[in-house]
Amino acid sequence: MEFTMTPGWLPFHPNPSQPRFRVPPGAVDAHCHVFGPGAQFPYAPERKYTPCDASRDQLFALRDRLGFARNVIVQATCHGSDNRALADALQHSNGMARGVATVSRDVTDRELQDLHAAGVRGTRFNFVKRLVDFTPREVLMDIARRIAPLGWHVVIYFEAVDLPELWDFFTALPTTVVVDHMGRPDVTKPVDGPEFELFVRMMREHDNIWSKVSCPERLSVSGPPALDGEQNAYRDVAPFARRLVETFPDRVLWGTDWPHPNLKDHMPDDGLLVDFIPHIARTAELQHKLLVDNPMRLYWSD
Ligand code: 0GY
Repeated sequence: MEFTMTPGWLPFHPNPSQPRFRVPPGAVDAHCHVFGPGAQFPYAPERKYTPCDASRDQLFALRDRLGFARNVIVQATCHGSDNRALADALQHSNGMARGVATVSRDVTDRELQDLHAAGVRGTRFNFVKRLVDFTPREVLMDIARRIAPLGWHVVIYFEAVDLPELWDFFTALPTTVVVDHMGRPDVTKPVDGPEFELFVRMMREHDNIWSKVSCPERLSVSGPPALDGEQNAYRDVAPFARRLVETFPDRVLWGTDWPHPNLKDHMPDDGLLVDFIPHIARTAELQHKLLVDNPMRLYWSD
């Protein structure tokens, strides 16, 4: 089947720079995707966007270029609950990739076991309205109860303005819960203002909740690295990520988000995203927790 990328959206960076920041040995890119290729793994009919193809081999080449050892590949909405591209990538990773799948309520125990054997360790619930249709909370809670005995966790993706309404559901989940992209804070608001305080409070009061301190390129208003140097890159996002890394050093993860679906104005250079890490995790100890200890504990504990 032929697929055409949603008009106006950018393909991933063709030639990312070599990062200046050297990630520690064994570092994990804990949020990235594979897309198709559509001819082999068709995109879901219910998708809200069509991405550019981004194959497992391209992902593994990027991993090597950036100096990472492992990937956590997250099912994106454009593949719906068809996890074949994800499973294929995991199975061809020599054990160096683990996955987060999307499953529907009617998933069978056998299918869950097969996903586990392929390397899946979590399921993702998406609440970003531009990306998915509504799924009733009781359906999601049912799925969470089904996957909990496998030792899986739940990854949640939502907009900060929706947290008050979603709080009760999130805090009732029976597993470890990992929030994508810091709950998408509005970074024009203060880092100690009520909106981000609510998110920090959720993590403080619920020690099963983790956060990815990822996606400055999606959250930033000030924008990408300026000509005056990397110090200024995504500078409005750094205080939010830094606060989480320093407050919850054992419950944060980092990922590239390659191949960065749905970006219109600016496609990040993945090498410069890696160079952002020391601005949010400012000591070698914090960097090691963020990039090695935490993801290894969550995804490779067995
Ligand atoms: C991301 C972010 C986005 C897309 C998805 O599943 C998805 O389609 O998560 C987004 O558009 O913000 O993590 O890739």
